[in-house]
Amino acid sequence: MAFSIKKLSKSDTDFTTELEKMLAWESVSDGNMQKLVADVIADIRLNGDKALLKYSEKFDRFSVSSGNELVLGAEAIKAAFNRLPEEQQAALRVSAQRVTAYHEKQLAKSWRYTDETGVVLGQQVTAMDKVGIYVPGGVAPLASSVIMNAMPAKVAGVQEVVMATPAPDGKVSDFTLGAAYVVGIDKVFLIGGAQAIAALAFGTETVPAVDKIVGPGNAFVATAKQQVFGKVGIDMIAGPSEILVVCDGQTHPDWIAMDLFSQAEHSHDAQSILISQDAQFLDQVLASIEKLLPTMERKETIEQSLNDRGLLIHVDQLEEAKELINIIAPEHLELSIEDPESWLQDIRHAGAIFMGRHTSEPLGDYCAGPNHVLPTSGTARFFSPLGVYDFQKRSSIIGASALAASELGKVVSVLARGEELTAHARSAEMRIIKP
Ligand code: HSO
Ligand code: ZN
Repeated sequence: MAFSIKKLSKSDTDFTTELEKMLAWESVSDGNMQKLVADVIADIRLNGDKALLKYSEKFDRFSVSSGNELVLGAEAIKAAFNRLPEEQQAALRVSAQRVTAYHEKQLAKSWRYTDETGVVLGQQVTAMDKVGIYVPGGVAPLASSVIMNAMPAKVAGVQEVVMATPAPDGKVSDFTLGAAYVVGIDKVFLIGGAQAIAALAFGTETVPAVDKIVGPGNAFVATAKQQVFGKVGIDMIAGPSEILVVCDGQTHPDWIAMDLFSQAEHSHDAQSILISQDAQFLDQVLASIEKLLPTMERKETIEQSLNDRGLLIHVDQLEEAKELINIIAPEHLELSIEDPESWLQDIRHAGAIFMGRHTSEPLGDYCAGPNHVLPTSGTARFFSPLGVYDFQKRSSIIGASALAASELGKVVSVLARGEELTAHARSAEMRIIKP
């Protein structure tokens, strides 16, 4: 495959149409996939563990009859952590600590006040009871995703956080289990795919039914999450990773090329975009890409991602990038510029903002502290990073005195009668104090 990356200039007449075309991405789950997944879910609901084991044998060549355990307990998880090289143990701990410290700031507190009519009003915040974290098998053992998905639930105060991850041929990564250990997960179910999501949503003899399922996964997992939504809560359905780098031309082009690669290496449909006012710099980055690409372990993935979805955008003035940022609403935004702070007030839509030349995106992926589960495909217009607030719920508190019930009851009476709901009206009217 010959490497090429699309170049656009904001002054081109067809710029907006071209940009839109490049940004387009939709999670397509065809009717076939929907049906397949619905059948798996129905089977798990009806037949529990028996169906779960059948699918594990079929899709993961995982069978309990050949000595595999379906559940790993605290001992086995700790043993996996202990098998890791010390350097990995220490790094997982640093990451978990920093992510905890950041997320503790997000804890919402209950509040109340008494208004002028004497009604006590408030909001009581509670944690969910049970949460399931899904961790895909796949090529890369996503230990960081275990930390990013589980830690906010733990910080929120969720009592039971369990993990599901497939173990093809009975094999599961010690690195992933080690991450489960540092975040305090004490049960890992070795199950994957739509069957794992169904088991977590509806429960089986072995797997507890949880209240919310979070974590990335392939098309089967995403479709299953969509289908069980309503029975349980889910996080967002994530699209491919993206990065938008804005650079004034003063950062080393190799750094920028590698930052673009960092998200391109996630998948062939990941998206990396660079915007600069310096046309010569864009060429220098292109040269860096061409120089560095052959040295990359995942060069095929990076190359295809840059070929299909990569973009180098030239603007006349760097300031014009602000408008483009808000249109693209990127998952990750790197401001590789002199004074990133002064740009913040103009940025309305971005999942995570990386400030300055030294703050490369991977810092956020692994250990800076903020969550790396972020809104993709322009959904930063209405979604936020995964956080403690995703595992907390709110209950409203209303407490009226006799006098307040009487006063407000008069308002209820009028409104309820307007709606022709007379039981509502009479319930309130019974409490109106007669003169
Ligand atoms: N950048 C990914 C998360 C990740 N990166 C995990 C490395 N490991 C989310 O867009
Ligand atoms: Zn990443």
